[in-house]
Amino acid sequence: LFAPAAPEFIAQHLQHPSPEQLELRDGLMDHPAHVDPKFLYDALGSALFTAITQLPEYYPTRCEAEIFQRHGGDIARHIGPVQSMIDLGAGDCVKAERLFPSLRPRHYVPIDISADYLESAVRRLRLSYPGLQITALGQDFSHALALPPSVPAEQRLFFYPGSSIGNLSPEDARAMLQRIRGQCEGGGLLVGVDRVKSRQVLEPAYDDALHLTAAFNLNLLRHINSLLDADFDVEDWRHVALFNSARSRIEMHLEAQRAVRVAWPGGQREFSAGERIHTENSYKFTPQSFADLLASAGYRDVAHWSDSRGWFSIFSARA
Ligand code: AVI
Repeated sequence: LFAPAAPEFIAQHLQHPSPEQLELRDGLMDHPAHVDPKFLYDALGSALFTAITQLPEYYPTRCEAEIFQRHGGDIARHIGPVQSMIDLGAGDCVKAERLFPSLRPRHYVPIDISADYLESAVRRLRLSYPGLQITALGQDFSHALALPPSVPAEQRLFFYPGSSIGNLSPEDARAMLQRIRGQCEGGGLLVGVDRVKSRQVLEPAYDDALHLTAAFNLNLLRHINSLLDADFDVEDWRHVALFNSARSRIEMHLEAQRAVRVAWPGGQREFSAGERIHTENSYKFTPQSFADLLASAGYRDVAHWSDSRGWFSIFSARA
């Protein structure tokens, strides 16, 4: 399936592994093995995620859209004037675009780790909104958030929808919220969070009948193959999604269906049948637990809105 890597690539990789390669190798060698969920989003992974958001089982995207539709006016009033809208994990930019009429930003700053995917979305936006200044940043904002000086410091709104904050550990989520706050003094944050609910609703959302989420999870192995020149065979693994109620999170894993050995330049790992690689957590919140998290990160003037079933919430807070 994969062309063998060029000898120069392998030599380079062995002598000077990139931080990304080191992170992947360390995670794969750990017990239990784990991979950061940001690696789910190569071009195909991003396209699969977009498809997942259209599945009947995957309610968060529709719930969030319902909240913006029903409460958009109140939300915009709570936020106040917006100079620049910074969209964290923008993907296809569609969610932010729906808010342009009510928030009317002058400057739009979409940020996404999947730069190719972002580029095509931004090409479309430039045609539709010729008066909007757009600065697209293809970067991983999970450890550092650096905005170019062209983004005015006043009236920044950080937009973090889709409950992507739930993919971070509670400590990392707090650190991320603090980092955002450090970048938007006097500005605000608009963030979507998924709520705790029954396992009967949560688990099918992450293990759908069309197996798109399984494909999304398994595609991670192909992405690792290309980043690390590893030799994962997708056929050896199966998708597992379960709600861990004690930790209030959906967990995704890849489980070895038989004993497998996986190799990459300079290393290898043996997995026994049934052994798992932990690939994602998706934390679920109560309105109180998320309000507490915002308060612990120093936000004030917190407001929140929910969909009619109380499955999802949008929080607006001032930095
Ligand atoms: C992007 N993130 C909020 C999604 C979630 O629900 O945690 C990623 C996802 N994983 C499986 N399905 C969707």
